[in-house]
Amino acid sequence: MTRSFPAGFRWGTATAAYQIEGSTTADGRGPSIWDTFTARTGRVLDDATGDPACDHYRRYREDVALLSELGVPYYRFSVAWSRVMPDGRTIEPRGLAFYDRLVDTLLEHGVTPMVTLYHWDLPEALQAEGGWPNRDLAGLFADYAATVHKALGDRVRQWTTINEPFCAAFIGYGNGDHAPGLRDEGAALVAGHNLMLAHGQAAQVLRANGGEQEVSIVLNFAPVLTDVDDAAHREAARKFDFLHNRFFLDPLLGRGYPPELLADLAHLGTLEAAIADGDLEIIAQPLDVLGVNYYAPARAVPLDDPEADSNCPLPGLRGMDVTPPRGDLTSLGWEQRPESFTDLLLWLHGHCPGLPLVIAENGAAFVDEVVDGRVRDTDRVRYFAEHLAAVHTAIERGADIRGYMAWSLLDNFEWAMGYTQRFGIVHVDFETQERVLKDSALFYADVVARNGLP
Ligand code: GCO
Repeated sequence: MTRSFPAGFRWGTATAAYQIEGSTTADGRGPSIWDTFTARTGRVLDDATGDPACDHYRRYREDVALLSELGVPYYRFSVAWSRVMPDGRTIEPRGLAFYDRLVDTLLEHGVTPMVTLYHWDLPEALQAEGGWPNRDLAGLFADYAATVHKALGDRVRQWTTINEPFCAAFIGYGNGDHAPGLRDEGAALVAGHNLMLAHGQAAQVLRANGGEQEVSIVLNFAPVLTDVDDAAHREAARKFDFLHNRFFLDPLLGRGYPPELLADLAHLGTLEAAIADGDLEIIAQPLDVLGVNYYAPARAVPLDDPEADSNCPLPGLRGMDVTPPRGDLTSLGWEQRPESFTDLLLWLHGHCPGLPLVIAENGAAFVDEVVDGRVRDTDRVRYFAEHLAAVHTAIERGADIRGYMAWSLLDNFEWAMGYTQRFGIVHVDFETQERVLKDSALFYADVVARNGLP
């Protein structure tokens, strides 16, 4: 018996510019905050950098050929702002030309390109002007969006403004584990708001440029579990849920920031001060789809002292904490819990009436080895099988889900973890750049071919 997906379901794989491209100084590319961050000792495991990553900037034809061999019809990639505008403002035609060639090559191979405009790699020149806590960046991002859309909009229909503003703002400016590596919780909230403003202004520009494009944003969600069902645990879970899952979602839906959330964060005194008249209207641009990233749930507990700071990387949260994941973990230590994925999708379906969902990322890191030319990544095959079944269940129960993008096409630069965590369905030998299809790639290709789970 096959569990079939709806006709026209969009199957794809996803990557991000800094994680795969390499060639960080080629063709006039300017430094991004990730170049600066990785250049600092001790910030990234093994002091790894984005060079050469998967050398995709030079090997993109080979990678597109792999996509076509796999028969996966959609490909989600991101554009590096610092290639297109090395100083954040001035166009570098050679950088833009790379994405032009990439789009053409994808289309020649029958693969539909899906563009993400921002996947965390801010031009360093704009960090020098304060980075995302500076609200001027919203307008500059809209100018950049217009430039890329002008170049690619005749061939690209699916546009995502920003990937995971949560990580860009809260991990980059809050706990400092990601670039630019700052630790300022109040500024992190402002960065989050300005990223949303950037999304809204870019969405306006994309539509104003005309064409038939679909506009989306991609958010990462972590459904929250508790071990005990009492008022204190429910309140701990609520705090986590509102900051992690609703800070970015509710304003998009035209509901502004939830009042409980504003109260949770009021002691930092920065978020409400950053919201100017008209901002919430700009943020609430109509969306054609919502991109959903899901990897793992979180588990919340109350702290005895309601004023005590949380250890979890969520700026401003007090009186609660997260507890260790359990059960089967991935090599990153993330809990595997597909039923939380179904719960999330059904919750989103109810919370965002009329807004179709696309899974923009889902996948898992495990330790993989090439043995006799094969990578038998049974853990990853099982992860995909279970999580695709979870998506299927949500669809059966009424969620409007239009597509699924596996994270990731290639093993790649996993941010602060460097090259130690492999998420690809294609194995990459970072010494030789040799690509080997893992068993998970063959499994996924089969799912795509039959539009269903065996
Ligand atoms: C993400 C990131 C990816 C990560 C993946 C695994 O959007 O979170 O897009 O870049 O590699 O999530 O951590």
